[in-house]
Amino acid sequence: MSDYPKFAVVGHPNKGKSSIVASLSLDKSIQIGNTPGTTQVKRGFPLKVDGKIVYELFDTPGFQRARRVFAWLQDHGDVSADKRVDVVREFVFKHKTNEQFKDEVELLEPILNGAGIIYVVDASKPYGAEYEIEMEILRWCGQPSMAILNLIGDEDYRDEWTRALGQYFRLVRTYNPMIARHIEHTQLLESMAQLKEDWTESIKKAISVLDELYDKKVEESLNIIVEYMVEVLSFVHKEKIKKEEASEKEKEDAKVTYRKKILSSEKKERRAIEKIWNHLDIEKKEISLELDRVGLFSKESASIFGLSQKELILTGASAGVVTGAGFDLITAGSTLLLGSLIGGVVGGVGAMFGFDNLYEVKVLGQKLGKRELSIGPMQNLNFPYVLLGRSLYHASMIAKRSHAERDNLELDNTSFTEKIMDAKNRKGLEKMHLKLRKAEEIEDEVLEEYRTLIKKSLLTLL
Ligand SMILES: Nc1nc2c(ncn2[C@@H]2O[C@H](COP(=O)(O)OP(=O)(O)OP(=O)(O)O)[C@@H](O)[C@H]2O)c(=O)[nH]1
Ligand SMILES: [Mg+2]
Repeated sequence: MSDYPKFAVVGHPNKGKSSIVASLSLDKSIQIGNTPGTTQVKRGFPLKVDGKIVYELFDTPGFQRARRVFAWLQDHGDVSADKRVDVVREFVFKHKTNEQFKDEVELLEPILNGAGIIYVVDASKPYGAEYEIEMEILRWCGQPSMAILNLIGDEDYRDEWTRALGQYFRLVRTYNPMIARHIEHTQLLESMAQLKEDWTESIKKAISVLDELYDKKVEESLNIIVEYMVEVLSFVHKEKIKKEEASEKEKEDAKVTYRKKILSSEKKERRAIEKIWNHLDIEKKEISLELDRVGLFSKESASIFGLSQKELILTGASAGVVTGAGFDLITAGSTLLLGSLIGGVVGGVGAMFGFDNLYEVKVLGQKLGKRELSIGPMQNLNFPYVLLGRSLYHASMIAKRSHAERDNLELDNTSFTEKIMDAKNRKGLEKMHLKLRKAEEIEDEVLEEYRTLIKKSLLTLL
């Protein structure tokens, strides 16, 4: 006998059973579909942590012929309640090869093998007495059981459902597999732990293992983000040139390579984050980091990078670009002052944010008889925040994403910045960015402080 708890997720077709299994087993390989009958055979999905199974969930087909099954059970079931499970067992044994009852045989088998019952309903639709037959069959199995109210649509009939389900199941809980995060996941496990005394300890253990795993994923994500920021912000690209001076073409080519490198770093970083959260190869819909078409400080870029012009100004201000006017005054949000600052900075100092000035193309001296040009590190003051904002937003969306979700991930890069744009945070972050811009050595304390600030931002987004 295995020593981990097992649960069979059962119910009517198309009520979100597979979605719940995907969400609770953190496994996105499970088939989910909007037509009834998507799941045809039962399948166990063990949740493994460090190679050890914590619990196993069985995805099952929905009931198809509940009425006829129950009629059979009643015909053969003139027995006391403690013997009813034997009648169910006999039913399954006799109908193993019978196509008619294939779905019921599939869904009953794991229960007869000791799995607890999780009965799933869509409580956005009204309750109907037809479900009672399914619940009766499950009751005959005599296994610990609970019901989950899933809200697929917008309406809410949970009250009437709860009154009915409460008569058949020990516990009734709401769980939405599409939006459930780590906290809802462990809360549901707390309920499952109460179903049977024998399971309590192992499910409590599972909860603490999952909590640890979650924290580990957050820490790993932070490592990735910090490494990525350091890599991109200190990135220098060098290339040999033919003559004394770099030709226009050589400069342009070098810039293209430089941008490509940045873009591929972001891609690599995103992939690493997606891997941590078991969302590898996720389809994303988003506006990519377009370094070649617009300036980081132009009006158009504001919407592309998800920064309002005000936010961009504040970044510049906190970095000490705008001198004369007090930083505090600006963050206080004086629109009048801000208005004139926008005018001033965009019009006057604005050029320094233009794309061509993001990085300098330098021609380096003679090296082994060859001249070289070099680009980087990126000098634009807003660039680090654009990168960090995009990266934190992406990481938080991936971390929160349910494994039951099948739609593309839509990243609306315009909604994430507030947390990292917090002025206090930004002063601290800027310490690091400044060093990277100047290609200075980074002390451990500075790196640690940077990581702590980024962690604070990430946690508020989760
Ligand atoms: N919006 C929303 N959609 C959901 C939710 N749960 C399930 N769905 C959708 O409902 C449909 C059915 O989900 P499944 O998880 O495949 O349902 P099932 O009970 O396993 O279905 P069968 O295998 O056919 O019995 C899918 O299109 C899901 O995306 C939910 O909580 N919210
Ligand atoms: Mg299914």
